Amino acid sequence: MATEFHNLSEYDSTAMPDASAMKVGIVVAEWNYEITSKLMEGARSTLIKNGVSPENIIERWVPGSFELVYGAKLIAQKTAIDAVIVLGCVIRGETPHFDYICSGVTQGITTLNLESGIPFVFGLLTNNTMKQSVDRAGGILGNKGDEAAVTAIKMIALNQELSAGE
Ligand code: DLZ
Repeated sequence: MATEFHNLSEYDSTAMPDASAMKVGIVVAEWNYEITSKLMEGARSTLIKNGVSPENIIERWVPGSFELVYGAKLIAQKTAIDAVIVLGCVIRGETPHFDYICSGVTQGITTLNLESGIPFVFGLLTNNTMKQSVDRAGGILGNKGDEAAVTAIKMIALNQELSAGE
């Protein structure tokens, strides 16, 4: 049986908003560093490829994915940025820990999106196996960090467009 792989990170680079004045925060988890460092590289390089200046990217590390929400809240409060990307990798183990972490981060990022004036982008891999994570961190299915960067730029542009007439 032939297996077809689709790179989930593909996007139309000609349809991207002007990102040259955008400032983006990235918060990334140290847990599963071999994966999250690749997510970070993907997010960073995609932001720069689309016009964000390296000095306008603020990068901070937190111990694990559960800390992403507080890290994202802090970076939004303490720095002048237009969006925050959170990057992490949770891999299912033998206990329900996976479900609690994934649920905590999902709810936390949702709350930040609803209660803050800027977008927070969910770049959390929630996989059953390490292979699934490798495939999504610069592997055959693309890089979730790239996707998060594209989403951040589009959401900042939407916020700026709709705020322009206020
Ligand atoms: C404790 C834990 C476990 C078991 N698994 C992961 C994981 O797969 N990915 C991840 O990013 N973090 C994990 N952590 C750490 C928690 O996110 C958190 O750092 C600790 O529970 C301390 O709050």
